[in-house]
Amino acid sequence: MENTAERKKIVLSAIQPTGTPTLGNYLGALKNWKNMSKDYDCLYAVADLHSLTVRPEPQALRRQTLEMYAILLALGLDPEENIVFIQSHVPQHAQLAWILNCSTQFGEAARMTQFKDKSEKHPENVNVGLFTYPVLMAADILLYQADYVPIGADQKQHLEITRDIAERFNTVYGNTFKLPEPFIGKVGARVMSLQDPMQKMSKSDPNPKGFISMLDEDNVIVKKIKSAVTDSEAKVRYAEGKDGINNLMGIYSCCTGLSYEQIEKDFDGKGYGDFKQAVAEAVVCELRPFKEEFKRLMADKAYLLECAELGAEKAAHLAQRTLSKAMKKTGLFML
Ligand code: ATP
Ligand code: LTN
Repeated sequence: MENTAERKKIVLSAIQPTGTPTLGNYLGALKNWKNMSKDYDCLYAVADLHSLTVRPEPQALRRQTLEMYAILLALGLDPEENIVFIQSHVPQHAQLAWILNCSTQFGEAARMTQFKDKSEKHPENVNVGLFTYPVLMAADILLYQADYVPIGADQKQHLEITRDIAERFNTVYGNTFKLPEPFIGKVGARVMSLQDPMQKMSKSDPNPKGFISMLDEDNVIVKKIKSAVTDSEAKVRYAEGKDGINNLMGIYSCCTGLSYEQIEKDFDGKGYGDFKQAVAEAVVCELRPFKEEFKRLMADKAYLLECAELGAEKAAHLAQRTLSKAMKKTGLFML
Protein backbone atom coordinates (compact mmCIF):
# COMPACT_ATOMS: atom_id res chain seq x y z
CA MET A 1 0.00 0.00 0.00
CA GLU A 2 1.24 3.45 -0.82
CA ASN A 3 2.41 5.41 2.16
CA THR A 4 -0.21 8.10 2.48
CA ALA A 5 1.01 9.39 5.84
CA GLU A 6 1.89 12.86 4.58
CA ARG A 7 5.03 14.40 5.88
CA LYS A 8 4.63 18.00 6.92
CA LYS A 9 5.84 20.55 4.40
CA ILE A 10 9.09 22.30 5.25
CA VAL A 11 9.29 26.05 5.78
CA LEU A 12 12.49 28.06 5.95
CA SER A 13 13.12 31.74 6.32
CA ALA A 14 15.78 34.07 7.68
CA ILE A 15 16.26 37.66 8.72
CA GLN A 16 19.44 39.71 8.95
CA PRO A 17 20.51 41.04 12.36
CA THR A 18 20.86 44.58 11.04
CA GLY A 19 18.79 46.29 13.75
CA THR A 20 15.46 46.00 15.48
CA PRO A 21 12.87 44.80 12.96
CA THR A 22 10.12 47.17 11.93
CA LEU A 23 6.38 46.73 11.76
CA GLY A 24 7.05 46.05 8.04
CA ASN A 25 9.33 43.12 8.82
CA TYR A 26 6.78 41.89 11.30
CA LEU A 27 3.64 42.10 9.16
CA GLY A 28 5.45 41.16 5.94
CA ALA A 29 7.41 38.22 7.26
CA LEU A 30 7.68 37.46 10.98
CA LYS A 31 3.96 37.23 11.73
CA ASN A 32 3.66 34.59 8.99
CA TRP A 33 6.62 32.72 10.47
CA LYS A 34 4.69 32.38 13.70
CA ASN A 35 1.43 31.44 11.97
CA MET A 36 3.10 28.81 9.80
CA SER A 37 4.87 27.23 12.76
CA LYS A 38 1.65 25.46 13.73
CA ASP A 39 1.18 23.54 10.49
CA TYR A 40 4.65 23.02 9.06
CA ASP A 41 8.12 21.85 10.01
CA CYS A 42 9.80 25.22 10.32
CA LEU A 43 13.38 26.37 10.32
CA TYR A 44 14.11 30.03 11.05
CA ALA A 45 17.55 31.59 10.98
CA VAL A 46 19.31 34.78 11.95
CA ALA A 47 21.21 35.52 8.72
CA ASP A 48 24.38 36.91 10.29
CA LEU A 49 26.61 35.91 7.35
CA HIS A 50 24.40 37.96 5.02
CA SER A 51 24.71 41.01 7.22
CA LEU A 52 28.53 41.02 6.85
CA THR A 53 27.89 42.42 3.35
CA VAL A 54 27.16 45.81 4.93
CA ARG A 55 30.19 45.56 7.27
CA PRO A 56 28.54 46.11 10.66
CA GLU A 57 30.65 47.10 13.62
CA PRO A 58 31.76 43.72 15.16
CA GLN A 59 30.49 44.43 18.66
CA ALA A 60 27.16 45.66 17.30
CA LEU A 61 26.80 42.57 15.12
CA ARG A 62 27.37 40.26 18.10
CA ARG A 63 24.79 42.12 20.19
CA GLN A 64 22.24 42.39 17.40
CA THR A 65 22.57 38.70 16.53
CA LEU A 66 21.59 37.63 20.04
CA GLU A 67 18.84 40.27 20.11
CA MET A 68 17.43 39.04 16.82
CA TYR A 69 17.53 35.48 18.13
CA ALA A 70 15.55 36.61 21.20
CA ILE A 71 13.13 38.47 18.91
CA LEU A 72 12.39 35.24 17.03
CA LEU A 73 11.69 33.34 20.23
CA ALA A 74 9.63 36.25 21.55
CA LEU A 75 7.31 35.88 18.54
CA GLY A 76 6.17 32.76 20.34
CA LEU A 77 8.23 30.30 18.29
CA ASP A 78 8.81 27.23 20.41
CA PRO A 79 12.50 26.24 20.13
CA GLU A 80 11.60 22.59 20.74
CA GLU A 81 8.96 22.49 17.99
CA ASN A 82 10.80 24.65 15.45
CA ILE A 83 14.44 24.86 14.54
CA VAL A 84 15.60 28.37 15.37
CA PHE A 85 19.29 28.96 14.73
CA ILE A 86 22.07 31.34 13.82
CA GLN A 87 23.24 30.88 10.24
CA SER A 88 27.00 31.02 10.90
CA HIS A 89 26.69 28.20 13.46
CA VAL A 90 25.87 25.83 10.61
CA PRO A 91 28.94 25.80 8.32
CA GLN A 92 27.08 23.84 5.65
CA HIS A 93 25.48 27.13 4.49
CA ALA A 94 28.80 28.59 3.37
CA GLN A 95 29.92 25.24 1.95
CA LEU A 96 26.84 24.78 -0.23
CA ALA A 97 26.96 28.45 -1.24
CA TRP A 98 30.37 27.84 -2.84
CA ILE A 99 29.08 24.88 -4.82
CA LEU A 100 26.05 26.90 -5.93
CA ASN A 101 28.25 29.87 -6.92
CA CYS A 102 29.55 27.57 -9.62
CA SER A 103 25.99 26.97 -10.87
CA THR A 104 25.13 30.68 -10.99
CA GLN A 105 25.74 32.88 -13.99
CA PHE A 106 27.44 36.24 -13.51
CA GLY A 107 24.73 37.91 -15.58
CA GLU A 108 21.83 36.63 -13.53
CA ALA A 109 23.43 37.75 -10.25
CA ALA A 110 24.11 41.17 -11.81
CA ARG A 111 20.40 41.60 -12.57
CA MET A 112 19.27 41.43 -8.93
CA THR A 113 17.58 44.70 -8.00
CA GLN A 114 18.72 44.46 -4.37
CA PHE A 115 22.34 44.28 -5.56
CA LYS A 116 21.84 47.27 -7.83
CA ASP A 117 20.06 49.30 -5.10
CA LYS A 118 22.61 48.49 -2.41
CA SER A 119 25.61 49.18 -4.62
CA GLU A 120 24.12 52.53 -5.62
CA LYS A 121 23.39 53.44 -2.00
CA HIS A 122 26.84 52.35 -0.76
CA PRO A 123 29.28 52.94 -3.60
CA GLU A 124 32.14 52.87 -1.10
CA ASN A 125 31.64 49.17 -0.33
CA VAL A 126 30.44 47.18 -3.32
CA ASN A 127 31.95 43.90 -2.12
CA VAL A 128 31.73 40.51 -3.81
CA GLY A 129 29.64 39.23 -0.88
CA LEU A 130 26.93 41.69 -1.86
CA PHE A 131 27.05 40.28 -5.36
CA THR A 132 26.80 36.62 -4.32
CA TYR A 133 24.30 37.39 -1.52
CA PRO A 134 21.43 35.63 -3.35
CA VAL A 135 23.55 32.50 -3.79
CA LEU A 136 24.07 32.22 -0.03
CA MET A 137 20.34 32.79 0.37
CA ALA A 138 19.71 29.97 -2.14
CA ALA A 139 21.97 27.72 -0.06
CA ASP A 140 20.00 28.62 3.11
CA ILE A 141 16.81 27.46 1.45
CA LEU A 142 17.96 24.48 -0.63
CA LEU A 143 19.94 22.86 2.21
CA TYR A 144 16.68 22.05 3.96
CA GLN A 145 14.65 21.07 0.88
CA ALA A 146 12.19 23.79 1.88
CA ASP A 147 8.72 23.79 0.30
CA TYR A 148 7.75 27.33 1.33
CA VAL A 149 9.69 30.48 2.14
CA PRO A 150 7.70 33.23 3.93
CA ILE A 151 9.10 36.60 2.82
CA GLY A 152 8.04 40.15 2.04
CA ALA A 153 7.40 41.12 -1.59
CA ASP A 154 10.88 42.69 -1.94
CA GLN A 155 12.52 39.26 -1.69
CA LYS A 156 10.54 37.64 -4.52
CA GLN A 157 13.34 38.02 -7.05
CA HIS A 158 15.73 36.21 -4.71
CA LEU A 159 13.32 33.29 -4.57
CA GLU A 160 13.20 33.22 -8.36
CA ILE A 161 16.98 33.05 -8.68
CA THR A 162 17.01 30.31 -6.01
CA ARG A 163 14.67 28.25 -8.15
CA ASP A 164 16.73 28.94 -11.28
CA ILE A 165 19.95 27.85 -9.55
CA ALA A 166 18.31 24.71 -8.17
CA GLU A 167 16.82 23.82 -11.52
CA ARG A 168 20.13 24.27 -13.30
CA PHE A 169 21.95 22.15 -10.73
CA ASN A 170 19.28 19.44 -10.95
CA THR A 171 19.50 19.41 -14.75
CA VAL A 172 23.29 19.13 -14.82
CA TYR A 173 23.83 16.73 -11.92
CA GLY A 174 20.48 14.99 -11.43
CA ASN A 175 17.66 15.69 -9.04
CA THR A 176 19.11 17.05 -5.80
CA PHE A 177 17.11 20.07 -4.63
CA LYS A 178 13.44 20.69 -4.07
CA LEU A 179 12.21 23.83 -5.87
CA PRO A 180 10.83 26.15 -3.16
CA GLU A 181 7.77 28.41 -3.43
CA PRO A 182 7.66 31.90 -1.96
CA PHE A 183 4.96 32.53 0.61
CA ILE A 184 3.93 36.18 0.38
CA GLY A 185 0.94 37.34 2.41
CA LYS A 186 -1.97 39.11 0.65
CA VAL A 187 -1.87 42.06 3.02
CA GLY A 188 1.24 43.29 4.77
CA ALA A 189 3.65 42.09 2.08
CA ARG A 190 4.78 45.65 1.51
CA VAL A 191 4.27 47.99 4.44
CA MET A 192 5.20 51.52 3.41
CA SER A 193 6.98 54.32 5.26
CA LEU A 194 4.63 56.40 7.43
CA GLN A 195 6.30 59.58 6.17
CA ASP A 196 6.71 58.66 2.51
CA PRO A 197 4.12 56.01 1.59
CA MET A 198 5.74 55.52 -1.82
CA GLN A 199 8.81 53.99 -0.12
CA LYS A 200 8.86 50.69 1.75
CA MET A 201 9.12 50.90 5.53
CA SER A 202 12.75 50.18 6.29
CA LYS A 203 14.75 49.91 9.50
CA SER A 204 17.61 51.76 7.83
CA ASP A 205 15.42 54.84 7.14
CA PRO A 206 17.31 57.83 8.60
CA ASN A 207 13.95 59.35 9.66
CA PRO A 208 12.66 57.29 12.63
CA LYS A 209 9.16 58.73 12.14
CA GLY A 210 8.93 56.71 8.93
CA PHE A 211 9.01 53.34 10.66
CA ILE A 212 7.67 51.66 13.77
CA SER A 213 10.23 49.49 15.46
CA MET A 214 8.88 46.30 17.04
CA LEU A 215 10.32 47.46 20.34
CA ASP A 216 9.00 51.05 20.26
CA GLU A 217 7.22 52.09 23.46
CA ASP A 218 3.41 52.31 23.24
CA ASN A 219 3.36 56.13 23.35
CA VAL A 220 5.98 56.32 20.57
CA ILE A 221 3.86 54.03 18.36
CA VAL A 222 0.80 56.22 18.92
CA LYS A 223 2.77 59.39 18.11
CA LYS A 224 4.25 57.96 14.92
CA ILE A 225 0.90 56.75 13.61
CA LYS A 226 -0.77 60.05 14.44
CA SER A 227 1.85 61.90 12.41
CA ALA A 228 1.59 59.53 9.44
CA VAL A 229 1.18 61.26 6.07
CA THR A 230 -2.37 60.97 4.63
CA ASP A 231 -4.37 63.05 2.10
CA SER A 232 -6.94 65.80 2.14
CA GLU A 233 -10.02 63.75 1.22
CA ALA A 234 -10.73 62.80 4.85
CA LYS A 235 -12.51 59.60 3.85
CA VAL A 236 -11.27 56.17 4.92
CA ARG A 237 -11.32 54.16 1.71
CA TYR A 238 -8.85 52.06 -0.24
CA ALA A 239 -8.17 53.75 -3.57
CA GLU A 240 -5.48 54.67 -6.03
CA GLY A 241 -3.58 57.83 -5.07
CA LYS A 242 -4.38 57.40 -1.36
CA ASP A 243 -1.07 55.72 -0.53
CA GLY A 244 -0.93 56.89 3.09
CA ILE A 245 -4.45 55.72 3.94
CA ASN A 246 -4.03 52.50 1.94
CA ASN A 247 -0.93 51.76 3.97
CA LEU A 248 -2.70 52.40 7.30
CA MET A 249 -5.62 50.26 6.15
CA GLY A 250 -3.20 47.43 5.32
CA ILE A 251 -1.60 47.70 8.75
CA TYR A 252 -5.01 47.82 10.47
CA SER A 253 -6.30 44.87 8.46
CA CYS A 254 -3.22 42.77 9.35
CA CYS A 255 -3.55 43.54 13.05
CA THR A 256 -7.32 43.05 13.34
CA GLY A 257 -8.13 40.56 10.58
CA LEU A 258 -10.80 42.94 9.23
CA SER A 259 -11.28 43.21 5.46
CA TYR A 260 -10.86 46.55 3.68
CA GLU A 261 -14.60 46.56 3.02
CA GLN A 262 -15.38 46.16 6.70
CA ILE A 263 -12.90 48.89 7.65
CA GLU A 264 -14.49 51.28 5.16
CA LYS A 265 -17.90 50.54 6.66
CA ASP A 266 -16.72 50.91 10.26
CA PHE A 267 -15.15 54.31 9.56
CA ASP A 268 -17.85 55.66 7.28
CA GLY A 269 -18.49 59.26 8.32
CA LYS A 270 -15.51 59.35 10.69
CA GLY A 271 -12.34 61.37 10.21
CA TYR A 272 -8.69 60.38 9.93
CA GLY A 273 -8.13 61.26 13.61
CA ASP A 274 -10.47 58.46 14.74
CA PHE A 275 -9.02 56.07 12.23
CA LYS A 276 -5.42 56.76 13.24
CA GLN A 277 -6.36 56.29 16.89
CA ALA A 278 -7.83 52.86 16.07
CA VAL A 279 -4.81 51.86 13.98
CA ALA A 280 -2.46 52.95 16.78
CA GLU A 281 -4.40 50.93 19.38
CA ALA A 282 -4.42 47.86 17.15
CA VAL A 283 -0.65 48.05 16.60
CA VAL A 284 0.04 48.61 20.30
CA CYS A 285 -2.13 45.56 21.18
CA GLU A 286 -0.49 43.44 18.53
CA LEU A 287 3.07 44.16 19.69
CA ARG A 288 2.55 44.28 23.47
CA PRO A 289 2.86 40.53 24.28
CA PHE A 290 5.88 40.29 22.01
CA LYS A 291 7.66 43.19 23.76
CA GLU A 292 7.07 41.71 27.20
CA GLU A 293 8.38 38.32 26.14
CA PHE A 294 11.43 39.91 24.52
CA LYS A 295 12.36 41.69 27.76
CA ARG A 296 11.97 38.46 29.71
CA LEU A 297 14.15 36.49 27.29
CA MET A 298 16.91 39.10 27.13
CA ALA A 299 17.27 38.76 30.90
CA ASP A 300 17.99 35.04 30.50
CA LYS A 301 21.04 34.85 28.25
CA ALA A 302 21.89 31.30 29.34
CA TYR A 303 18.53 30.08 28.03
CA LEU A 304 19.03 31.87 24.70
CA LEU A 305 22.46 30.30 24.24
CA GLU A 306 21.09 26.87 25.09
CA CYS A 307 18.33 27.24 22.49
CA ALA A 308 20.79 28.53 19.87
CA GLU A 309 23.03 25.53 20.44
CA LEU A 310 20.15 23.09 20.15
CA GLY A 311 18.89 24.84 17.00
CA ALA A 312 22.33 24.74 15.35
CA GLU A 313 22.74 21.06 16.13
CA LYS A 314 19.37 20.12 14.66
CA ALA A 315 19.85 22.33 11.59
CA ALA A 316 23.36 20.99 10.92
CA HIS A 317 22.10 17.43 10.98
CA LEU A 318 19.53 18.14 8.27
CA ALA A 319 21.86 20.41 6.30
CA GLN A 320 24.60 17.79 6.12
CA ARG A 321 22.30 15.34 4.38
CA THR A 322 21.72 17.70 1.46
CA LEU A 323 25.31 18.95 1.41
CA SER A 324 26.66 15.39 1.15
CA LYS A 325 24.22 14.64 -1.63
CA ALA A 326 25.30 17.73 -3.58
CA MET A 327 29.00 17.00 -3.01
CA LYS A 328 28.62 13.45 -4.26
CA LYS A 329 26.73 14.55 -7.37
CA THR A 330 29.32 17.13 -8.33
CA GLY A 331 32.12 14.58 -8.08
CA LEU A 332 33.90 16.01 -5.06
CA PHE A 333 36.05 13.22 -3.67
CA MET A 334 34.43 12.07 -0.44
CA LEU A 335 35.81 9.85 2.30
P1 ATP B 1 16.91 47.14 5.54
O1 ATP B 1 15.85 48.13 5.81
O2 ATP B 1 18.06 47.18 6.51
O3 ATP B 1 17.31 47.06 4.09
P2 ATP B 1 14.80 45.29 5.75
O4 ATP B 1 13.97 46.09 6.71
O5 ATP B 1 14.38 45.21 4.33
O6 ATP B 1 16.30 45.73 5.83
P3 ATP B 1 15.40 42.46 5.96
O7 ATP B 1 16.18 41.84 7.06
O8 ATP B 1 16.08 42.61 4.65
O9 ATP B 1 14.87 43.87 6.42
O10 ATP B 1 14.02 41.69 5.75
C1 ATP B 1 13.45 40.73 6.59
C2 ATP B 1 12.10 40.31 6.03
O11 ATP B 1 11.17 41.38 6.15
C3 ATP B 1 12.13 39.94 4.55
O12 ATP B 1 11.31 38.81 4.33
C4 ATP B 1 11.56 41.14 3.87
O13 ATP B 1 10.93 40.81 2.65
C5 ATP B 1 10.54 41.63 4.90
N1 ATP B 1 10.30 43.08 4.78
C6 ATP B 1 11.22 44.06 4.88
N2 ATP B 1 10.65 45.27 4.77
C7 ATP B 1 9.32 45.06 4.60
C8 ATP B 1 8.18 45.92 4.41
N3 ATP B 1 8.29 47.23 4.41
N4 ATP B 1 6.97 45.36 4.26
C9 ATP B 1 6.82 44.02 4.27
N5 ATP B 1 7.85 43.15 4.43
C10 ATP B 1 9.08 43.65 4.60
N1 LTN C 1 17.65 38.17 2.07
C1 LTN C 1 16.69 38.13 3.13
C2 LTN C 1 17.16 37.45 4.37
C3 LTN C 1 17.44 36.02 4.09
C4 LTN C 1 16.47 35.02 3.76
C5 LTN C 1 17.21 33.81 3.59
C6 LTN C 1 15.09 35.04 3.60
C7 LTN C 1 18.66 35.41 4.11
N2 LTN C 1 18.52 34.09 3.83
C8 LTN C 1 16.57 32.63 3.28
C9 LTN C 1 14.46 33.84 3.26
C10 LTN C 1 15.19 32.65 3.10
C11 LTN C 1 16.36 39.58 3.45
O1 LTN C 1 17.13 40.43 3.32
N3 LTN C 1 15.23 39.80 3.87
